[in-house]
Amino acid sequence: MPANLTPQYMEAEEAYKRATTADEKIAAVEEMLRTIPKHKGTEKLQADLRKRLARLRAEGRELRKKGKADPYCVQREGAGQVFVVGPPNSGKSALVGALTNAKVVVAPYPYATPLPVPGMMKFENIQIQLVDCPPISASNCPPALTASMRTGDGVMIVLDASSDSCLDDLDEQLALLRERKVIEDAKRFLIVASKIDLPDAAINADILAEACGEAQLVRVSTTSGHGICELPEIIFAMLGIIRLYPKPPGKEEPDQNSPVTLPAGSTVADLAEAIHRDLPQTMKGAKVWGSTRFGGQLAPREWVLEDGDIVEFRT
Ligand SMILES: Nc1nc2c(ncn2[C@@H]2O[C@H](COP(=O)(O)OP(=O)(O)O)[C@@H](O)[C@H]2O)c(=O)[nH]1
Ligand SMILES: [Mg+2]
Repeated sequence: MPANLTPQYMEAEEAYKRATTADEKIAAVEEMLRTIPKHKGTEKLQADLRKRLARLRAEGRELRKKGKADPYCVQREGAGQVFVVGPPNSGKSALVGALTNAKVVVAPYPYATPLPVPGMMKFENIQIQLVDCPPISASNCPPALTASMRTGDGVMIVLDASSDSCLDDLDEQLALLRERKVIEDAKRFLIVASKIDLPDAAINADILAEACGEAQLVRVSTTSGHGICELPEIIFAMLGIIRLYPKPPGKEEPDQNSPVTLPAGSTVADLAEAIHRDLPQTMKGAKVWGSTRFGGQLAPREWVLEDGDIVEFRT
C-alpha cells in the first residue's frame, strides 16, 4: 500500500467500489488517476489504474456496439422494466397496446412482433416500462432475447385462455424461462390469462389458476376491457417497489409527482444513499411521515420505510 493517498483519492476509490455502471466506473477511475499523488511510491498503482481505465473504456465501447447491434436489447426506463412474454398470438401486443403508448402491431397471425417494443405504463404517479416481446417457444427462442429479459425486473407470461393448449403453453413457457434463468425462485413474474371474453376461456382460466399454484394469475380481455384497469396496480405490487417522497426541511409539502422508487424493505439510509452518495455520512437524522407512529417522528437510519413515506433529512 503506497503511502500518502489523499482523502480525495480514497473517496474516488469508494465511488469506484459503489459504481454499478460502466460509465460510473470509468468516471471513478479517472478521478482516482487525477487525485493520486504522483511520486515513485505510487507508480505501480498509477500504471494499474491506467490499465484498468483502458480495459473499462474498451468494454464500454464493446457494450455500446452490442447495444446497437443487439436489437433485443431494450434501454430500461421508469420505475421498473417488465417483459411481456408468451407463445404466438396469445394477445401480448394487444395487452401492451392497451396499457401503454407503445406502437404495437396486433395481428391474427403469429410473429407479427419480430423484436421487443417498449412502452410506458402509468401507475398513479410513476411510470413502469412494459416490453412487448416476440413469441417464444421450445423450438424458437433466441438466446439474445432471453438474455435481454434477464436484465429486467419482472416478467408477465400471457396465455390465450380460449386456447385448448393453454395449460401445455404454461408448462412450456415456465420450463423455457426457468431453463434460460429468466425466472428463478426469486424473480418476479405474473401469469395473465388473456382473451377471457371468448368461449371456454373462463373454464380454462380456472384450470390454469390451479396449475399456477402460488404464482398469481390475472384474467384479462383487451376486447371487453375485463381486468385491464386493475393491471397497473398488480404489476406495481409484483415489482415489490415503494415510492418515497424526500422533503427539504422547511418546505410544507414534498413533490408528489416525482417519488424516489426503491425496493421494498429499503431503509432511511438507503433513501439517503439514493438521493446523494454523501448523504448517509452527512445526515444527522431523518423525520418520517407515514410508517412512523407519529407524523414527523425522528427515525434511525435503519428504519424500514413504507410505500408513500415522506422523509425529511436533517444535515
Ligand atoms: N377476443 C379477443 N381477441 C384478442 C384479445 N387480445 C388479442 N386478441 C386477438 O388475438 C390476435 C393476436 O393478438 P396479438 O396481440 O397480436 O398477439 P401476440 O402475438 O401475442 O402479440 C389478434 O387477432 C387480436 O385481435 C382479447 O382480449 N379478446
Ligand atoms: Mg405480438
